[in-house]
Amino acid sequence: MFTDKEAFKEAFVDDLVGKLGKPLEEASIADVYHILGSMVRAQTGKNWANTNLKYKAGREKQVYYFSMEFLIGRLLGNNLLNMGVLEMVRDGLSELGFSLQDVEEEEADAGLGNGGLGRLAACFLDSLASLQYAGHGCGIRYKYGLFEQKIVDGYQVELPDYWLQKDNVWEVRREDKSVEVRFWGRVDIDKVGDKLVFRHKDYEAVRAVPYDVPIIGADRRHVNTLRNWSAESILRPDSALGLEPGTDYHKFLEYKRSVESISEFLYPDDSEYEGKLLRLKQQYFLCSAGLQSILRTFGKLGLPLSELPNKVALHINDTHPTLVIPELMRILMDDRGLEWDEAWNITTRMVSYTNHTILSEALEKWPVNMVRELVPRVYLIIDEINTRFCAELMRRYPGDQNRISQMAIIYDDQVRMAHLAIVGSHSVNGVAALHTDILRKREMRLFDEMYPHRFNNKTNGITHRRWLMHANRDLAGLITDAIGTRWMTHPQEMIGLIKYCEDSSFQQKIAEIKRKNKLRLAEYIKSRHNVTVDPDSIFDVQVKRLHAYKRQLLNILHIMHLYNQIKASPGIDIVPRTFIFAAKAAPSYHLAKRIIKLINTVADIVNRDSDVNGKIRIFFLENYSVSLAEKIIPAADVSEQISTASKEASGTGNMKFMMNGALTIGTMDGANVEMNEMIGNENMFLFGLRAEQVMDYYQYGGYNARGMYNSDSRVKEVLDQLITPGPICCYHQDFEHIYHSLLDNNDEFFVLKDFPSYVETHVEIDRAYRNRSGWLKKSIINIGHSGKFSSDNTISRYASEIWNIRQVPL
Ligand code: B1N
Repeated sequence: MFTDKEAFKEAFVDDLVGKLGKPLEEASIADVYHILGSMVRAQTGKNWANTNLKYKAGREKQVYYFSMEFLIGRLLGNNLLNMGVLEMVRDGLSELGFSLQDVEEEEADAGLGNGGLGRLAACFLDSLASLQYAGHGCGIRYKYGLFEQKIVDGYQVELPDYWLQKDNVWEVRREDKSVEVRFWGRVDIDKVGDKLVFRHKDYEAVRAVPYDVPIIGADRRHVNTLRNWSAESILRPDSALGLEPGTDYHKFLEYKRSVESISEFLYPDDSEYEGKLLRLKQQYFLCSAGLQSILRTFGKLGLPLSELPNKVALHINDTHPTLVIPELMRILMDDRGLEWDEAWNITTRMVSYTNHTILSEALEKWPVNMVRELVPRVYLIIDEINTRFCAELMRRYPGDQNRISQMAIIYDDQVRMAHLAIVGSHSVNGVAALHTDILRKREMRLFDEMYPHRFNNKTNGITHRRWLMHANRDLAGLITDAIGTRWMTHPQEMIGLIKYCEDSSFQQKIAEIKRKNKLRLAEYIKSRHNVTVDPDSIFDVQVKRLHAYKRQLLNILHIMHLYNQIKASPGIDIVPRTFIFAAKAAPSYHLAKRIIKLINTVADIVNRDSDVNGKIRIFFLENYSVSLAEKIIPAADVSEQISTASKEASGTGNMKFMMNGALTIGTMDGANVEMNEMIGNENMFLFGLRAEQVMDYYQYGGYNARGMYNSDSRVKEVLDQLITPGPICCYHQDFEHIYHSLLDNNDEFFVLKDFPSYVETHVEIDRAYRNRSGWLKKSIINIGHSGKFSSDNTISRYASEIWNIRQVPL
């Protein structure tokens, strides 16, 4: 049905009329989405089945990527793209009177992630399938994804994201693949012969039901699986519960509610950790359900358990799924009868772990009591892993008690999940060269010393299919016109664009595409804010989660300073700028929410002030999401990547902007460092402290924020505006806290310290933008080098250096 346009149109109309029983003329956009999506799903079925048969027949090694988050966004457009029928369907629909773009907008974003970590998992799935690897996702089917953000009176308000209310054509419920997950209860230990036997008693059973989503590779034939688990009750209300007559029904409802809460919602924390029981429950639920299902699949191969590490790789996305390690040990020993040493050997050869942050507030540490009560048998295994690990430390470093307490897995009545993950896996990777360096040399130095071959770097990546070919169709077309189509499957060949960087007709085309994308975003802003945006102004964009270390505050303080300059000399000559923000703050993160309020307050004042005369404008776009990112990023001229050096493990937005031709203003942090290595200082705008300097300040002190305030009149002016009555600070005290965090708490993230160099660097941007041809040259150089950051590249390295899997041609 997707062979040619006429066949497609015919099949589409047949399907629509047949299924909905109404003529085409009466079909709504939602109808079109439903029918088209179902057609794509159906078309995928055969390839999906074939892919699985092929993997099974070849006994191919499979990798399972365990993640509490998969931020996949919308699928329709990407699936059509990967199936190679996007243009044909667009044309066909248009001839039938529908716009594919409108139809795509009908789909709910699958917002089952917070930010970079969740989006990375989604990009990886796309690359795994597109590179023909047998690699699948293992996640949770949250009923509510990340909250929807509304801005009311400048403040963030959170609404539930009931994404399933819209029809989800992609998932398939696989009731027959359900498994049981057990919580609470106690463990009876018996001795049978000279063997200890552990029996989990009086547990609460939960049914885990998988919902499978096909992940269509770019050759359309490879279809892998994202298996998302949903928690359901096991007993029917009419079954005997063995309780007092009359009470059982209520007991049942209580149990049902408590069970269903496990997959109810995604915790809205990014780079942060909240020690809530329900979160631990979610983690174990994912690990246990995922492993049971993987072992069932492995069982069908008819191989001995010793073959497991040759057929299955398990990857954990940060420490959130670390319970995979003790849970696999439990299954191998208690259910399959292996001895400890054999089970441990198998487990550690199968598991690999990615660390995504060194922020101490994000490192998971679960209270021993909570783990022991919720998953008693798993706790005993963690305890035993810790005992054996400490014994090994004692052997290697006799008498070094200090080292043992620093490295122990259980310490101070807490289970340190990162330590468990490192000890229980064969590979630990950071997500950018600098981050891995800091892990090895500082944060996890003792572990690196003990296991020197375990640590390695895998710099993050992004799928160029979604972030370039789909989000910026015109740019993709221009690249193809210039260098042919090979870059689509070999993105590093985009480097071939460099030879056009000084070609004025090519530059002109780049400029036209950027302008078109800016107009499109301007229309979107117009529809939201009812203001006209000047497409010839510089679009200066910071979109990402709101976090103190990402320093949206530095950005808005600089804008306040610019505004002060304009007020002082209204004739000042600057290239007009449109500052665009979008960011969600964790609902309990008060400082972050106050920064949102500050941005909106400043925006209100500046945008309404006639003195400003269009020189600067500020927009905070609400509800940042994957689909909003797809609109914003192709329209950006300037990409703000301004985290305190050493704090942003990698960043992936930085790569998306680069690929879409924006120039970066950034610190030497995360993957910015690697961008700089490729394109050099002349093609990006670096500023601020280096990571070493920041870490030295933390270690030895010597930074005095108040000194900056006293010595720099620009800093003093903007900070005073936060607390002295005036247009910004009215009756509320929202900004006092911001002021105090900078001055009384000595500015933990060096906002004031980096302020002068940030201001100067923005002046440089203004100057550089006036040289049109020079700017476009830089833009082309950025695009040309960005292929290195395709997640295809990243995934090839994971495949060969960590998972030891090969491509499986179909
Ligand atoms: O992971 C991204 C990186 O590009 C970012 O630099 C990094 O900040 C991000 C707890 C996290 N690190 N840690 C988290 C997310 C959710 C949560 O509950 C921590 N996210 C990152 C991809 O590597």
